[in-house]
Amino acid sequence: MSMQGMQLLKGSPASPYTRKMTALLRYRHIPYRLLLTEADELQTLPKPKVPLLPTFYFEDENGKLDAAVDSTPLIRRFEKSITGKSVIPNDPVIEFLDFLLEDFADEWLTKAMFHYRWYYSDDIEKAGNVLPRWRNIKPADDDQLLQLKQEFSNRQISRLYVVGSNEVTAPVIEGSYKRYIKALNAHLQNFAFLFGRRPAAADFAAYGQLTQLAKFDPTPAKLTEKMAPRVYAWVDMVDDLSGLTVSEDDWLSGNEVPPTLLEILKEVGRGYVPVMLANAKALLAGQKTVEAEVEGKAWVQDPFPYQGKCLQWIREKFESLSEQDQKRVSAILEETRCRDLLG
Ligand SMILES: N[C@@H](CCC(=O)N[C@@H](CS)C(=O)NCC(=O)O)C(=O)O
Repeated sequence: MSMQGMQLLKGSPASPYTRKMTALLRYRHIPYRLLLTEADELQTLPKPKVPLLPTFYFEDENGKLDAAVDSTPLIRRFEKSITGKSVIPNDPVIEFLDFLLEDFADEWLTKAMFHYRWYYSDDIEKAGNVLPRWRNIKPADDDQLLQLKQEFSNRQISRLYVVGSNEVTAPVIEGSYKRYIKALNAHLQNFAFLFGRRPAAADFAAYGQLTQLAKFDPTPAKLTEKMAPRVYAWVDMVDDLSGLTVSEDDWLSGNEVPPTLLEILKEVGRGYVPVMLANAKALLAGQKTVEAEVEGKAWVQDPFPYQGKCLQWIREKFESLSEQDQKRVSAILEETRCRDLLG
């Protein structure tokens, strides 16, 4: 916590990871101050090693500020410093599944988010018009906004390759997104959240990506409203869960993983798993291209070192489980192809 009990952060309404974190802070009753990406106040603040949104600023015991990024460890940092309304499930088996689904949302759903936004003309047009207006509360003039529209669009379109969106992978990304929202829609018929009656880190991760996919970018928003109305409505509720009261028995137990959750994990096993494994293999062999197959379709992209680390963290998390819990996780994942992730 920093600055008179207020957590300071920099972010943007267009950043899925910013939205993941601000919804979590609201749910956990952690007061915060959000600075937009070009707020004047930022000039006085330290820069993080990797410039990512959101950036959090923490005050040390001498009152010096330190900048930190990466939502997944930040969530665990807040779990240690602030108690109550935890987003980490109490059964280690469910905690592992939560970690996996959080990474799936952060690393795979984001491919759909980036792809739809910068691939289709309606979506490019909307993002180009709106995103530059979200950088500062001070109004900018029209000429400046038009120039920013061009700069933003050109830069982001030229970076589609980073997430692996291209002519070959477009149908794979879209197919996976559609199956995912259908599976989540079915799950939400019986459960308020992924792991029962209270939200976990993975719910906020999925919510973050869906604030864009279901609510902002016209092509996937239309799709989501039509194919998955529960998902569409869920996003607005997760946005502000400040009033939700929860108890320990609101979590699912690892002994009763419902079929609808297994269906979501099966979708994880179809795309994310083979691509994460092929990426790790390419990084290890120093190859220039990642090649994989998803549902009989080809996947090609440049290697992505950060996602190599993500796979490592998932494996470490699994290794940290007791032998009995590892067996329980393996039994659940066996049916879903996610077991292959664990080496
Ligand atoms: N793993 C990071 C990812 C954060 C991230 O990739 N943020 C994007 C915006 S949503 C970003 O800052 N990209 C760099 C850029 O836009 O220049 C997290 O979970 O916070």
